[in-house]
Parts: sequence; structure tokens; C-alpha cells
Amino acid sequence: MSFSRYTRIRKSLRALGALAIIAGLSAASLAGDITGKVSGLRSAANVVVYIDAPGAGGGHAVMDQKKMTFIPHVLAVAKGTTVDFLNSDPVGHNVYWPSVGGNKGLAHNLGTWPQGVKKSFTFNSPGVVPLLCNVHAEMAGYIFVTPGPYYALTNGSGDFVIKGVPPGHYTIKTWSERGRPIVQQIDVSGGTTTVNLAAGR
Ligand SMILES: [Cu+2]
Repeated sequence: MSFSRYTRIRKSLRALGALAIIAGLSAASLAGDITGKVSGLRSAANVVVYIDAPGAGGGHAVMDQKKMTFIPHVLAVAKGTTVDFLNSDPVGHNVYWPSVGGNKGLAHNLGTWPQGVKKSFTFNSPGVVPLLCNVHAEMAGYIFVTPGPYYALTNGSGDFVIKGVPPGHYTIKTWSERGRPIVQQIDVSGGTTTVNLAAGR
């Protein structure tokens, strides 16, 4: 290869690299964060907040059964996520759900298994999945499957942050174990958009 040709190729590769960096930066700077607070519900903690934007889900999340409790009590995942169900107790546990998003046709029993065994299930339908164990009637937990990858769970004060949301007009919604959903409209541009989600009386 001649020296000039080599330099030319190197120069165009460098230009391509610069373009890729610029494209990456502008995509990142266009996306915004939604920050806010949920109030007026019986409990401000463990509220799922999500927007109606679809997007790629996938990946894995973990729901454990430990000390006769589902941990975490509420798990939020995007549609398409595989949940790995663990058993960390020295007794057998069962996992079943009577519906997904209220649809009893999506009821499923994963079976009963001993400590250290993992069973996985991919959730492709959005909505709440009430988890139960038919060995221990007192056990209850929840998976909430969101329609896309933009969601958060509130902390003990009701605060939440949804990161990296593409600009646009969305419906923002909540799901909580007790209380009706809060539904509001929101416009997201770059930077941080703040929203207060107060439950009606
Ligand atoms: Cu159990």
C-alpha cells in the first residue's frame, strides 16, 4: 500500500470515529430525565412509575424467596425481561400467579422447588403479576411489567428518577399495591423534567 493511500484511509477512519462520537453525544444530550414525587397514596414507597413509550426490554432480573418472603416485595421490569426465581430457604417454595394485568388466561404455575434451584420466566405482557406460593398462603409479592424500558420505583419518600427518556409527549402512570393508578401527561425535552404525581381523593 502506498503511503498516501494509507494516510487517506487513516484520515477517513478518524473522521468516521469523530462522527460516531458526535452522534452518540447528541443522542445522549437529547434524552432527558424525569424526576418527581408520588404523594397521596397510603404508602409512598414501592410505587412503580412508568411512561407509555415502548422500547427494547430484555435482560434478567431476580426475584428471591428468603425467610418466607418474596424479595423484593415489588419488582419492576420492562416487557421482555426474564425473571430468575430463586429459593434461598431450606424449605420448598412454590411460585404461581393467577393473572397478568388482570388477564386470567395468563395465569401460570412455575412449580415447587428446593433451595438453590433457579426457575426462569420471560414476561412479554405488561401489567401486574401477583406472586403467590401455594405452600405458604401468607407469602405475597408483585412483579410489575412495564410496556417499555422507562420506569422507576419510588423510595420511602415517594421520590423517583426515570433516566434517559427520549424527547416527546408521554402519559406517565403509577402502579402501587394499594390505591388506584395516577395518570398524567408529560412533555420531555433535554435536561430534567420535574413532575408531582398526587393521588386524587
Ligand atoms: Cu413458600
